[in-house]
Amino acid sequence: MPVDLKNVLDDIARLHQEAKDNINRADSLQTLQQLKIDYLAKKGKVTVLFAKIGQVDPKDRPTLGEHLNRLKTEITDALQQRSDELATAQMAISDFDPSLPGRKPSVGGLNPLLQVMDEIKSIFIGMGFRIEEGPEIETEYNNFVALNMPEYHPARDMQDTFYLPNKYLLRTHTSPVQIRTMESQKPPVRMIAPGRCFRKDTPDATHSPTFHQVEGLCVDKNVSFADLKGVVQAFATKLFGNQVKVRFRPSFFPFTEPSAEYDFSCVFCNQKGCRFCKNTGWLEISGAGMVDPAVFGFVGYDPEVYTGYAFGLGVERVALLKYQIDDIRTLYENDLRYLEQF
Ligand code: FA5
Repeated sequence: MPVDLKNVLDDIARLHQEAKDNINRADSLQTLQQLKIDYLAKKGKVTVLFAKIGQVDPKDRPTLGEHLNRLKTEITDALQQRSDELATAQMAISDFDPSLPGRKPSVGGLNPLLQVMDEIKSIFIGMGFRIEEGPEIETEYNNFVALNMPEYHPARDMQDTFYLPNKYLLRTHTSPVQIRTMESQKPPVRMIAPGRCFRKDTPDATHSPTFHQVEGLCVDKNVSFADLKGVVQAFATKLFGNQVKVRFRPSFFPFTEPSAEYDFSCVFCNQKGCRFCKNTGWLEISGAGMVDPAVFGFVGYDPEVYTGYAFGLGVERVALLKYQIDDIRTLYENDLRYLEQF
């Protein structure tokens, strides 16, 4: 009487499930080795089932052979896969050395320009100045007209401008914040306005089409040019120490009278003369002057009662001196190898 094929196939299914469970539970290579012997060795549970091939009806033998071969292959594969998993886990454990120093996370930092901007702000805040802000897209009125530069005034050519439609423009300087502040506040005023400016300037070592200024404005009774010089000297000393020299040169701005520009002594060459200071020993930092009474007229301040000084300093120029950088363009290139030095 031949053995019933269905019974053998049931045995195969049970054995397959049992082997799978045991293999997945195995937690060491030794256990896996034992399971291999239990199922696949000469007297293993799978091997002995092959004897049943001769005991079933001859027509069922190919089917049974096929099932048994598949069972053997699947158990062999499962043993190999579990063995790989255990080996990988073992390797991870043995590679872990708790005595190794940790990896330092790389920490981001402020661009040197922003560091200088923060330093400038804190120096002026320490001298009693408030911070004011204005938009980068300005009206032609605030950027030029109220600063005593009506349409077609030749002084507008000093600042080559990016114009926008409807009498808007990218502000060429932070001076329009003077107008916004005086229009919204009564004197006394003592403010700085840090911000980005835009001009169609050709880039070179000291010029960029977009750059930053810090505007300063102080309006009160009896404010004089001597106050301006005192504040600028105090600012320079706080930023660079006692060795830095400041010089004022006569200049012209339509919104200040008298007008000046001030320079700091060149820290690159100690005033011996170099490419950076164009052999002058000085670097131009800022425009400045006493607020022109005409500007007071635009904002409704009484020029008979109040006087004021204003300045607009170039932040990039200060950063170049502070960090001894010889080209403004490196501040914008975002080269990490360079920025990590600051
Ligand atoms: C002005 O912009 C005036 N608004 C300054 C001022 C304010 C005068 C208040 C009087 C009273 P000027 O164009 O000179 O002035 O620019 C001021 C400073 O900005 C310069 O000294 C320089 O340090 C910086 N600067 C100007 N153009 C550029 C540029 N293209 N790239 C980098 N820095 C610049």
